[in-house]
Amino acid sequence: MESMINEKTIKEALESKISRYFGVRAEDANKTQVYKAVILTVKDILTDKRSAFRRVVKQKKAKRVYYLCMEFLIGPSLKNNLRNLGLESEYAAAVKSLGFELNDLYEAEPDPGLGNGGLGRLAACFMDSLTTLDYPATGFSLLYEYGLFKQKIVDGNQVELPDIWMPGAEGWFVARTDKTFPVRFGGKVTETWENGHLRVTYTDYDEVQAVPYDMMISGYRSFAANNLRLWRAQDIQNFNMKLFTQGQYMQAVEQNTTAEMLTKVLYPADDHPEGKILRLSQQYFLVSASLQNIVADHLRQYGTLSNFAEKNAIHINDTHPALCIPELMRILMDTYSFSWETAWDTVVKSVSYTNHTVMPEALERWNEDQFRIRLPRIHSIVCEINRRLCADLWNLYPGDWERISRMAVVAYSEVRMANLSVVGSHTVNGVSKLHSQILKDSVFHDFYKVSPEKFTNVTNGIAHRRWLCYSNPKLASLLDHTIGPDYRTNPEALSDFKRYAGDKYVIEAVRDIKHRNKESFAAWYHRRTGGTLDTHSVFDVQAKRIHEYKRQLLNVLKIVALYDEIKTSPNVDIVPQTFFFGGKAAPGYYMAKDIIRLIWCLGKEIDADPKAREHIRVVYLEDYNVSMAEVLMPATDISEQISLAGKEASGTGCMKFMINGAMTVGTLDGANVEMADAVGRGNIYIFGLTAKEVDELWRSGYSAMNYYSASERLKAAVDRISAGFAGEDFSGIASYFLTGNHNVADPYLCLADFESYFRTYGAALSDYADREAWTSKAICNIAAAGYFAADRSISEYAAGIWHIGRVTE
Ligand code: 26Q
Repeated sequence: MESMINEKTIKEALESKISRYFGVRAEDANKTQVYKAVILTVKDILTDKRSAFRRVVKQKKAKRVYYLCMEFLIGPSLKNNLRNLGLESEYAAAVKSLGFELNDLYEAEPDPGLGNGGLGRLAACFMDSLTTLDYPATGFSLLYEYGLFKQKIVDGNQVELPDIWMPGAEGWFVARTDKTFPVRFGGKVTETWENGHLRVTYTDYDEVQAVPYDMMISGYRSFAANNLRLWRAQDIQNFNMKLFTQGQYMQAVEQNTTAEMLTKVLYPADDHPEGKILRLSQQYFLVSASLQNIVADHLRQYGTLSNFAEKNAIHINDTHPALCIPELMRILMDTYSFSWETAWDTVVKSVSYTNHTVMPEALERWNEDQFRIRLPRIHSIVCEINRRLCADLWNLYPGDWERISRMAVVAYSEVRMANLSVVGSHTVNGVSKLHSQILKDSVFHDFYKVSPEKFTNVTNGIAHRRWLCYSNPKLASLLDHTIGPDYRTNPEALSDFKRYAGDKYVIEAVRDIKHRNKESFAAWYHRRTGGTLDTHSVFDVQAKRIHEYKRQLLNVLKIVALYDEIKTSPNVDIVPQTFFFGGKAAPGYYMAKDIIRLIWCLGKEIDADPKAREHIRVVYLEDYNVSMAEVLMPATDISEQISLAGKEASGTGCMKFMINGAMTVGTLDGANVEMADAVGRGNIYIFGLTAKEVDELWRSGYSAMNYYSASERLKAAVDRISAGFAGEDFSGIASYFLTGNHNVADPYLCLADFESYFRTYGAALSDYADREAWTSKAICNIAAAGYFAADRSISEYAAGIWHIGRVTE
């Protein structure tokens, strides 16, 4: 089909869209109009592909997977779609004939930030691989009117601005107002027995309409085209019917607004889930609309729900959509008269769950009273799930109340979403080997003992086409010329590149590409900020959400120690380095905001120091997002992955840096462990305590002060922070290290890992001086990165968890 598409047909299609939608002649169209027309035509191409794919999926009665996630951090789509479809050069020519550059359209495209970080980006990468591998898949999420806030740094302080992404990107979506579903909140539930059957009646509820907005997802040269369906809350009924006709005009509007608040904004925290009722409502809204949709589609094709679990895999990405479990129970029992037992069997056979965190404070819990009032029917189902669970556990562990109350879904007036997710799904996976082991050993140990077969691992992966082929075209082209283009669909073939680790010409080429990517980044930075960068300095990058456990502070200690060295030794001879930080802090996370201020002020002080600034610079990259990552990763020399061992579930940024030939300085945490295995210890800089050693250190009693006293360098660095930078006071951070502000001193063991980190970073830096050896290691990293492709992760999910097959012509 695509073969019929060429520069000429594209140009004609663009002209027709421009005249039809904007009422101007093609030669008079402005950039925005051309951009919008391009989107319209790409959508047409995808629509045709999608209907062909759907036809075959239906005809083959293929099993489908539904991926539910509160976040899809899709980023810009145009380049990805054109390249996946193999139509970039045709479009470039057609756009040029209208007087514009395709690259300018790319640059102008907004970056929909419908996610916080790793979890949301993973969902987006997975849709790409699912489609490329021809699996029938649908992503479900919410159409937030405002995505994650835009970050401004004003005198070191993070300021949050609304992310108005819709004008510019909403063109990718098709509103299916014909396919809405009602979602009900509040009200009263009465249960009556009629002829031996329980009849549930639900009255006095508030109803909100879920309107689907669909975005088609392309795969790389795939037969498949899949759908990402985002629900938007609309209150048509209340608005039009009752109040409006009675002349209560403003009340009608107000009520309408309350319902529409549901999908107004993405919660900007990815750590401490706040027990906010609006968030719970968002979760139920996603789950209820999606499940009604899945059930209706299934019934339309099969006319029965008896084969539901055989034909549908429902995946919950973290516990946020865990209400899937009671909601599917509700639909099966209340609407389709399933017995509890048959409904439960169907639910557990359909649902699988991925956990993304081990931090106890990040596990979602809801106040039971609030839960009951907002979702009365769901509450009663959750209580019954809990009653049956506890009865089974009582048989297994008679008298062991402590264990049973740990495992309960409802206890101490709280609903525990993680326990609900484990009991209601057939498979639970972690996102790296280490993380999955920790789940079995601690977080879910009780459940693991009861059902060990339920627990498994799928190490995360990234969309390597986006993160290597499209964002680093120079490296991709070198790979095409050396190992051939097979790696684009078979990422493990990157291992062939290792043969070139000793090849002088290839080493020189890789080195040159890195340098040119640094120049591109510097140009981008200049356009963005007006500032300049030294592209001959080492680009050392830590880009991720700001979190204590990710230890931006450990990085700061290192930089302060280097700064100290420069100031105190008269003739320092160190490689020039630029330390980049990027990342947002949750608006209510004051410590994280203080960390940003510290980094920013340290940068300011160094810039004002004529001696220091010759050697080092600290740059805070404002508003780190997907599009920035796409220019930053290819330009990075050193990737900082320095979380406290046992805390980062996986990390995926680490993989994006690696595949772009950066060297990792990291702890044995999350996916770093597997990266070290894949690339070999000689090609990665590992330091610090292991997860096991961390546990032991806590058990034996950790004294931050001992580390402080034992290391001159560390002591000086902490004291230097205490003295402040650029006229600002940071003594609070120094006491955070030494005495603890709220509870424990140095809760993420920065001081314990400092010496090891400083030494290891120093080793990396001196290796950098031998550029040939360094670049050869970079080649080994690129060659070993194939395992960390989402194609591999998705193949594992498909075969081991979802049991779905590819659908081809
Ligand atoms: C929950 C309730 C209320 C408000 C917000 C939330 C919430 C939102 C987002 C909780 C957590 C998140 C996001 C978590 C996340 O991004 N985790 C990361 O997932 C990646 C993909 O698996 C891993 O690589 C990272 O290690 C993990 O931190």
